[in-house]
Amino acid sequence: MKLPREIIESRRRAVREALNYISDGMVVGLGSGTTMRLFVEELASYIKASRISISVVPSSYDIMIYALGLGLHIIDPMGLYEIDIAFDGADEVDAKLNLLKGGGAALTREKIIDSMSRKTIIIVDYTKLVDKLCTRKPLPVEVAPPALSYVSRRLKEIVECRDVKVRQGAGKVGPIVTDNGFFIIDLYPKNPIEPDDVERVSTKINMIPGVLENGLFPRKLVDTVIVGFPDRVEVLKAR
Ligand code: A5P
Repeated sequence: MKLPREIIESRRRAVREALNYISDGMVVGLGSGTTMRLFVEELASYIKASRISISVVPSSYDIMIYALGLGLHIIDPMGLYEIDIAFDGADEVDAKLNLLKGGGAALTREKIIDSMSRKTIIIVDYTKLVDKLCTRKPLPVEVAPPALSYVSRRLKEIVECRDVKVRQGAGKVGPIVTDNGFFIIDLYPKNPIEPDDVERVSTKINMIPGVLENGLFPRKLVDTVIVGFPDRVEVLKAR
């Protein structure tokens, strides 16, 4: 889907602001998605122009291949127990800076990278701001294939739903298969999720056997949200 120019420019403005958090020698976690692709492009130019040395830890094959193509130095997270700083996008950001993620099905590895990082900076354009999560987008849940029906039923007990759908692939028949070999269930809640309820709902979902992770990122995972507008940038502090 082609994004309007105004949105791309708003995101690029936020991405450039985010580069101020980078310094020489850092190990940098990378989320996934179109905003992160912009970030990787700007980061690659910044590294060249300022002659600093940066290594990146990707959260998906997509962002890894993109970063490799731009000559960035990649580190696999398996050998690390901490990352200096992570940059990530989001599908929605609520009034208390909780996030909804997983529109690109990279939620589990993103949550791992964001949790491993000493600081997590979220980069979004202004259209991602909402009062409550799941206002516009469904809640993705990554599920082991044998548990598909069981998890679908249990999810409906936790969140009152309008619909529960198994996400289908593009360029592939049947469900999408994540980088972890799992499926994605998209949950459409009847009502958006109250900011003070995000952590509780997330914890409950993750306790269902067969669930790998879900797309609710409680604000405690976030340090700063940088929001790009057509004419300015706003920097919001979560802690
Ligand atoms: C990937 O699974 C997601 O969590 C992305 O971070 C999120 O969907 C934001 O993507 P865009 O930058 O493409 O909007």
